[in-house]
Amino acid sequence: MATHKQTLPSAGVALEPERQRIKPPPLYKVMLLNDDYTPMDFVVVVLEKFFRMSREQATVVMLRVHRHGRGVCGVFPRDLAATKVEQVGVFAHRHQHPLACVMEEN
Ligand code: TYC
Repeated sequence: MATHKQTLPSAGVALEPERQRIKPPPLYKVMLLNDDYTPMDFVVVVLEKFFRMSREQATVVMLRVHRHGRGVCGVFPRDLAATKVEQVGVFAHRHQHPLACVMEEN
């Protein structure tokens, strides 16, 4: 006589394909872009204030952006990345600097 165990797929087997189909949420790089006008000190303050970097880390990232044109400030889930981009944009605009901050899927 067939038992439940023999005729029905076990819970583990039934759930296996489901688990494989679920992708982790995408992450986004938040990047600063170089320009000719924003003071270096201001960029360092932005990296300290919005990305919780030390003065030393912030200086390394700022110089990377200055030399290479862009640089990664951090990698975040979409909503948090969008919030950082918005906060930096508002802060830069308030101080009348053209500093650009963008996000891109990692
Ligand atoms: N290039 C700017 C200058 O020479 C400094 C700067 C660095 C500006 C990084 C923007 O994201 C930036 N004052």
